[in-house]
Amino acid sequence: MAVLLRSTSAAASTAGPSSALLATTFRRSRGCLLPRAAPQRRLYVARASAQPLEVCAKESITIPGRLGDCPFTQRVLLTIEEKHLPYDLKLVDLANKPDWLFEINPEGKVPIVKLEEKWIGDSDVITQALEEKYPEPPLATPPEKASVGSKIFSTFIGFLKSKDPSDGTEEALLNELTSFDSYLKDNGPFINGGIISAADLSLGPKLYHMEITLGHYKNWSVPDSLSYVKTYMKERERGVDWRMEGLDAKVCRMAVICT
Ligand SMILES: N[C@@H](CCC(=O)N[C@@H](CS)C(=O)NCC(=O)O)C(=O)O
Repeated sequence: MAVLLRSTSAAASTAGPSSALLATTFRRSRGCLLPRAAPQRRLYVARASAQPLEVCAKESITIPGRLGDCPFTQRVLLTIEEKHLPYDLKLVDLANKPDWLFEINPEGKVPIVKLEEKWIGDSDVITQALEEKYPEPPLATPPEKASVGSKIFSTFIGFLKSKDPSDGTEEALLNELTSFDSYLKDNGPFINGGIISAADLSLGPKLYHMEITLGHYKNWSVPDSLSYVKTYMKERERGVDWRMEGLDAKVCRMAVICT
Protein backbone atom coordinates (compact mmCIF):
# COMPACT_ATOMS: atom_id res chain seq x y z
CA MET A 1 0.00 0.00 0.00
CA ALA A 2 1.17 3.50 -0.70
CA VAL A 3 2.39 5.49 2.26
CA LEU A 4 1.95 9.20 2.48
CA LEU A 5 4.22 11.16 4.76
CA ARG A 6 3.30 14.75 4.95
CA SER A 7 5.07 17.72 6.46
CA THR A 8 3.45 21.10 6.26
CA SER A 9 4.45 24.69 6.70
CA ALA A 10 1.61 27.09 7.39
CA ALA A 11 3.57 30.02 6.04
CA ALA A 12 4.51 28.35 2.83
CA SER A 13 1.45 29.21 0.80
CA THR A 14 2.29 32.90 0.81
CA ALA A 15 6.07 32.85 1.04
CA GLY A 16 8.35 32.98 -1.96
CA PRO A 17 9.73 29.84 -3.49
CA SER A 18 13.28 30.12 -2.26
CA SER A 19 12.55 30.35 1.45
CA ALA A 20 9.54 28.18 1.93
CA LEU A 21 8.52 26.50 -1.22
CA LEU A 22 7.88 23.34 0.65
CA ALA A 23 4.22 23.58 1.46
CA THR A 24 3.83 19.86 1.61
CA THR A 25 6.25 17.02 1.31
CA PHE A 26 5.03 13.75 -0.08
CA ARG A 27 7.13 10.65 -0.07
CA ARG A 28 5.73 7.34 -0.88
CA SER A 29 7.05 3.91 -0.37
CA ARG A 30 5.89 1.87 -3.22
CA GLY A 31 3.60 -1.07 -3.05
CA CYS A 32 1.99 -2.16 -6.27
CA LEU A 33 0.41 -0.29 -9.10
CA LEU A 34 -3.10 -0.59 -10.43
CA PRO A 35 -4.86 -3.81 -9.57
CA ARG A 36 -5.62 -5.07 -13.05
CA ALA A 37 -3.25 -2.84 -14.86
CA ALA A 38 -0.26 -4.62 -16.03
CA PRO A 39 1.15 -8.04 -15.67
CA GLN A 40 4.39 -6.75 -17.14
CA ARG A 41 4.86 -4.14 -14.47
CA ARG A 42 7.70 -4.54 -12.05
CA LEU A 43 7.73 -3.22 -8.52
CA TYR A 44 9.96 -0.31 -7.78
CA VAL A 45 11.12 1.01 -4.45
CA ALA A 46 10.62 4.72 -3.88
CA ARG A 47 13.76 6.76 -4.38
CA ALA A 48 13.79 7.73 -0.74
CA SER A 49 17.31 9.06 -1.01
CA ALA A 50 16.57 11.35 -3.95
CA GLN A 51 16.22 15.07 -3.23
CA PRO A 52 12.52 15.97 -3.38
CA LEU A 53 11.50 17.69 -6.57
CA GLU A 54 9.95 21.10 -6.08
CA VAL A 55 6.57 21.31 -7.77
CA CYS A 56 4.25 24.33 -8.01
CA ALA A 57 0.63 23.28 -8.43
CA LYS A 58 -2.78 24.88 -8.54
CA GLU A 59 -4.50 25.35 -5.20
CA SER A 60 -8.16 24.44 -4.94
CA ILE A 61 -10.46 27.39 -5.40
CA THR A 62 -13.01 25.89 -3.05
CA ILE A 63 -10.84 24.31 -0.35
CA PRO A 64 -7.75 26.40 0.50
CA GLY A 65 -4.70 24.31 1.25
CA ARG A 66 -5.83 21.48 -1.02
CA LEU A 67 -4.75 20.58 -4.48
CA GLY A 68 -6.90 22.15 -7.17
CA ASP A 69 -8.35 20.61 -10.30
CA CYS A 70 -5.77 21.15 -13.03
CA PRO A 71 -5.35 18.24 -15.43
CA PHE A 72 -1.88 19.51 -16.39
CA THR A 73 -0.70 19.51 -12.78
CA GLN A 74 -2.35 16.15 -12.21
CA ARG A 75 -0.53 14.75 -15.21
CA VAL A 76 2.82 15.91 -13.84
CA LEU A 77 2.09 14.60 -10.34
CA LEU A 78 0.93 11.24 -11.67
CA THR A 79 4.14 11.01 -13.70
CA ILE A 80 6.26 11.80 -10.65
CA GLU A 81 4.29 9.23 -8.67
CA GLU A 82 4.76 6.58 -11.32
CA LYS A 83 8.48 7.28 -11.23
CA HIS A 84 8.48 6.94 -7.44
CA LEU A 85 10.11 10.29 -6.83
CA PRO A 86 9.66 12.27 -3.63
CA TYR A 87 8.49 15.82 -4.10
CA ASP A 88 7.60 18.99 -2.28
CA LEU A 89 4.36 20.55 -3.37
CA LYS A 90 3.78 24.29 -3.38
CA LEU A 91 0.15 25.21 -3.88
CA VAL A 92 -0.40 28.44 -5.79
CA ASP A 93 -3.56 30.52 -5.52
CA LEU A 94 -4.07 31.37 -9.18
CA ALA A 95 -6.69 33.97 -8.33
CA ASN A 96 -4.01 35.95 -6.45
CA LYS A 97 -0.81 35.06 -8.20
CA PRO A 98 2.27 35.90 -6.13
CA ASP A 99 5.07 37.92 -7.77
CA TRP A 100 7.54 35.06 -7.45
CA LEU A 101 5.37 32.95 -9.74
CA PHE A 102 6.18 35.26 -12.66
CA GLU A 103 9.84 35.23 -11.72
CA ILE A 104 10.02 31.47 -12.14
CA ASN A 105 7.49 31.27 -14.99
CA PRO A 106 6.73 34.51 -16.85
CA GLU A 107 3.50 32.95 -18.17
CA GLY A 108 2.22 32.79 -14.60
CA LYS A 109 0.94 29.26 -15.08
CA VAL A 110 1.31 25.97 -13.24
CA PRO A 111 2.54 23.26 -13.16
CA ILE A 112 6.18 24.26 -12.70
CA VAL A 113 8.92 21.88 -11.59
CA LYS A 114 12.49 22.60 -10.54
CA LEU A 115 14.91 20.27 -12.25
CA GLU A 116 18.65 20.68 -11.94
CA GLU A 117 18.28 24.13 -10.42
CA LYS A 118 16.09 25.29 -13.31
CA TRP A 119 12.35 25.94 -13.18
CA ILE A 120 10.47 24.30 -16.04
CA GLY A 121 6.89 25.09 -17.02
CA ASP A 122 4.39 23.29 -19.24
CA SER A 123 3.36 19.70 -18.62
CA ASP A 124 4.62 18.53 -22.03
CA VAL A 125 8.09 19.89 -21.35
CA ILE A 126 8.14 18.76 -17.72
CA THR A 127 7.08 15.18 -18.40
CA GLN A 128 9.60 14.90 -21.24
CA ALA A 129 12.36 16.22 -18.98
CA LEU A 130 11.36 13.79 -16.21
CA GLU A 131 11.49 10.91 -18.65
CA GLU A 132 15.00 11.89 -19.70
CA LYS A 133 16.33 12.46 -16.21
CA TYR A 134 14.53 9.51 -14.59
CA PRO A 135 14.16 6.88 -17.30
CA GLU A 136 13.05 4.13 -14.88
CA PRO A 137 10.37 2.97 -15.01
CA PRO A 138 9.98 4.00 -18.64
CA LEU A 139 6.69 5.75 -19.32
CA ALA A 140 7.13 6.84 -22.93
CA THR A 141 4.24 5.89 -25.20
CA PRO A 142 5.36 4.37 -28.51
CA PRO A 143 5.25 7.14 -31.15
CA GLU A 144 2.61 5.41 -33.25
CA LYS A 145 0.24 5.43 -30.25
CA ALA A 146 1.19 8.74 -28.70
CA SER A 147 -1.57 10.75 -30.37
CA VAL A 148 -4.40 8.35 -29.48
CA GLY A 149 -7.14 10.35 -27.78
CA SER A 150 -5.20 13.57 -28.19
CA LYS A 151 -8.09 15.49 -29.79
CA ILE A 152 -10.55 14.71 -27.02
CA PHE A 153 -9.51 17.62 -24.80
CA SER A 154 -9.73 20.30 -27.49
CA THR A 155 -13.11 19.03 -28.73
CA PHE A 156 -14.33 18.97 -25.12
CA ILE A 157 -13.30 22.62 -24.71
CA GLY A 158 -15.10 23.46 -27.97
CA PHE A 159 -18.30 21.85 -26.69
CA LEU A 160 -17.91 23.43 -23.24
CA LYS A 161 -17.64 26.92 -24.72
CA SER A 162 -20.40 26.43 -27.26
CA LYS A 163 -23.67 28.26 -26.75
CA ASP A 164 -25.38 26.80 -29.81
CA PRO A 165 -26.58 23.21 -29.24
CA SER A 166 -26.66 22.53 -32.98
CA ASP A 167 -23.18 23.80 -33.90
CA GLY A 168 -21.69 20.31 -34.12
CA THR A 169 -19.33 20.64 -31.14
CA GLU A 170 -21.09 17.90 -29.16
CA GLU A 171 -20.99 15.63 -32.18
CA ALA A 172 -17.29 16.36 -32.66
CA LEU A 173 -16.60 15.33 -29.07
CA LEU A 174 -18.73 12.20 -29.42
CA ASN A 175 -16.82 11.28 -32.58
CA GLU A 176 -13.50 11.54 -30.78
CA LEU A 177 -14.76 9.55 -27.80
CA THR A 178 -16.26 6.90 -30.08
CA SER A 179 -13.01 6.52 -31.93
CA PHE A 180 -11.14 6.22 -28.63
CA ASP A 181 -13.69 3.63 -27.46
CA SER A 182 -13.03 1.50 -30.56
CA TYR A 183 -9.29 1.86 -30.05
CA LEU A 184 -9.52 0.67 -26.46
CA LYS A 185 -11.75 -2.21 -27.45
CA ASP A 186 -9.12 -3.49 -29.87
CA ASN A 187 -5.95 -2.40 -28.09
CA GLY A 188 -6.73 -1.59 -24.44
CA PRO A 189 -7.15 -1.51 -21.58
CA PHE A 190 -4.62 1.34 -21.80
CA ILE A 191 -3.32 3.27 -24.77
CA ASN A 192 -0.22 1.09 -24.85
CA GLY A 193 -2.15 -2.13 -24.21
CA GLY A 194 -1.54 -3.54 -20.73
CA ILE A 195 0.86 -0.83 -19.62
CA ILE A 196 0.09 2.62 -18.35
CA SER A 197 2.19 5.13 -20.22
CA ALA A 198 2.65 8.86 -20.59
CA ALA A 199 -0.35 9.21 -22.91
CA ASP A 200 -2.67 7.77 -20.24
CA LEU A 201 -1.23 10.02 -17.56
CA SER A 202 -2.03 12.96 -19.79
CA LEU A 203 -5.46 11.82 -20.94
CA GLY A 204 -6.82 10.30 -17.71
CA PRO A 205 -7.00 13.56 -15.71
CA LYS A 206 -8.42 15.36 -18.75
CA LEU A 207 -11.24 12.84 -19.09
CA TYR A 208 -12.13 13.34 -15.44
CA HIS A 209 -11.98 17.08 -15.87
CA MET A 210 -14.22 16.75 -18.93
CA GLU A 211 -16.79 14.53 -17.24
CA ILE A 212 -17.06 16.72 -14.17
CA THR A 213 -17.07 20.04 -15.99
CA LEU A 214 -19.59 18.98 -18.63
CA GLY A 215 -21.73 17.35 -15.94
CA HIS A 216 -21.75 20.60 -14.03
CA TYR A 217 -22.24 23.07 -16.88
CA LYS A 218 -24.20 21.03 -19.42
CA ASN A 219 -25.65 18.12 -17.49
CA TRP A 220 -23.76 15.92 -19.93
CA SER A 221 -21.85 12.70 -19.41
CA VAL A 222 -20.06 10.12 -21.50
CA PRO A 223 -22.77 7.84 -22.95
CA ASP A 224 -22.96 4.37 -21.41
CA SER A 225 -22.64 2.90 -24.90
CA LEU A 226 -18.96 3.96 -24.84
CA SER A 227 -18.24 1.25 -22.32
CA TYR A 228 -14.51 1.00 -22.97
CA VAL A 229 -14.04 4.70 -22.31
CA LYS A 230 -16.17 4.39 -19.19
CA THR A 231 -14.04 1.50 -17.95
CA TYR A 232 -10.86 3.37 -18.84
CA MET A 233 -12.00 6.28 -16.70
CA LYS A 234 -12.88 3.96 -13.84
CA GLU A 235 -9.48 2.30 -14.09
CA ARG A 236 -7.95 5.31 -12.44
CA GLU A 237 -10.75 5.32 -9.89
CA ARG A 238 -9.99 1.72 -9.06
CA GLY A 239 -6.41 2.75 -8.50
CA VAL A 240 -7.63 5.47 -6.19
CA ASP A 241 -9.70 3.10 -4.09
CA TRP A 242 -6.99 0.59 -4.03
CA ARG A 243 -4.18 2.85 -3.03
CA MET A 244 -6.25 4.85 -0.56
CA GLU A 245 -3.50 7.09 0.71
CA GLY A 246 -1.49 7.70 -2.43
CA LEU A 247 -1.31 11.23 -3.71
CA ASP A 248 -2.76 10.18 -7.02
CA ALA A 249 -5.82 9.23 -5.00
CA LYS A 250 -5.92 12.78 -3.79
CA VAL A 251 -5.33 14.10 -7.27
CA CYS A 252 -8.25 12.21 -8.71
CA ARG A 253 -10.53 12.98 -5.81
CA MET A 254 -9.71 16.66 -6.14
CA ALA A 255 -10.94 16.53 -9.69
CA VAL A 256 -14.30 15.56 -8.29
CA ILE A 257 -14.42 18.06 -5.48
CA CYS A 258 -12.99 21.20 -6.91
CA THR A 259 -14.48 21.91 -10.30
N1 LIG B 1 0.10 24.13 -21.54
C1 LIG B 1 0.18 24.20 -20.10
C2 LIG B 1 -1.15 24.63 -19.55
C3 LIG B 1 -1.07 24.94 -18.06
C4 LIG B 1 -2.29 25.69 -17.59
O1 LIG B 1 -3.10 26.22 -18.38
N2 LIG B 1 -2.44 25.77 -16.29
C5 LIG B 1 -3.52 26.52 -15.71
C6 LIG B 1 -4.08 25.81 -14.49
S1 LIG B 1 -4.93 24.33 -14.94
C7 LIG B 1 -2.99 27.85 -15.23
O2 LIG B 1 -1.91 27.94 -14.68
N3 LIG B 1 -3.76 28.91 -15.42
C8 LIG B 1 -3.41 30.22 -14.95
C9 LIG B 1 -3.58 31.25 -16.01
O3 LIG B 1 -3.86 30.88 -17.17
O4 LIG B 1 -3.44 32.40 -15.70
C10 LIG B 1 0.64 22.86 -19.55
O5 LIG B 1 0.49 21.84 -20.26
O6 LIG B 1 1.19 22.82 -18.45
